Amino acid sequence: MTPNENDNKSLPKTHPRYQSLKYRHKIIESMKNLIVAEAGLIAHGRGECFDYILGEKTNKTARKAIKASVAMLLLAKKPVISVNGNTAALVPKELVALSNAINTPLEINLFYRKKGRIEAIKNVLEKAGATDIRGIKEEKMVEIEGLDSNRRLVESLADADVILVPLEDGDRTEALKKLGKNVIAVDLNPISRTSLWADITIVDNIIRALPEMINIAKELKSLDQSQLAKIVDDFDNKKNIQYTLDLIIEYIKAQKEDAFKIKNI
Ligand code: PTJ
Repeated sequence: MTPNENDNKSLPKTHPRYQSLKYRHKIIESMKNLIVAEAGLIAHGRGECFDYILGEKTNKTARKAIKASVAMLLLAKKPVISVNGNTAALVPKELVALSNAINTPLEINLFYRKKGRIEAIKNVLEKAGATDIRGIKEEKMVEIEGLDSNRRLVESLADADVILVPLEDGDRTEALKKLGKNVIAVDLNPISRTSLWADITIVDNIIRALPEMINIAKELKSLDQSQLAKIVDDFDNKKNIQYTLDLIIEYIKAQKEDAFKIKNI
């Protein structure tokens, strides 16, 4: 067999950064299959960079935001999970599992509407078990106000009261907020426009955040409406983002001391 630099199978599992490389290759392969936009590669790299300075783990601030998000989604009357190329490539099964756990439809919503992409994403979601996928049929689409990008074309998102937006570009979150929607963002960049505009910002890698959301959904399902509302009311997004920035500062400071131990100097 000829070695192939982009082939997942040629990745040695013993490589110290195997997990990171595995997802990187998943994104590259998915770009070739039209699931991921070319710019999705750059977005992934930006995410990796933030993940690095967050210690590549789900921090306590992310856990708080996840709990508040699941409570908000369980309280919602018309929740929707927005799906873009990167999310579909990285966590298709988890998107379907979360959608089932909180009884929330998935809607494909793309920034780059290259021909064939919606179909490719639909296929990957169906393969992962999705049965109710919105955002596919042109005749069902409407335009939301205040947005010029392709993301303005929506189906259920138009009437939704709570929207989960993983890995977004900032202008849609702002537009959705101006339309009175509640927005939950998953974004590794704590100071992106999406993060700052969202009602709840989960600063974590979508790869870790979704499985944690599924677990928390099982826990919170037995709570009544007032208990769920208290979790949402007690959450302060601004403070939580500020604590996340403190965690980054602490992590960098610790690295300043510890990083060179790798060389024993
Ligand atoms: O599939 P499309 O056409 O809808 O396009 C999707 C992309 C991601 C290309 C588009 O939305 C875009 O250009 O996004 P941005 O403006 O690059 O923003 C993406 C944000 O997601 C950045 O703040 C990244 O840090 C963050 N991010 C990247 N990878 C992850 C992530 N956040 C959580 N988990 C990740 N794995």
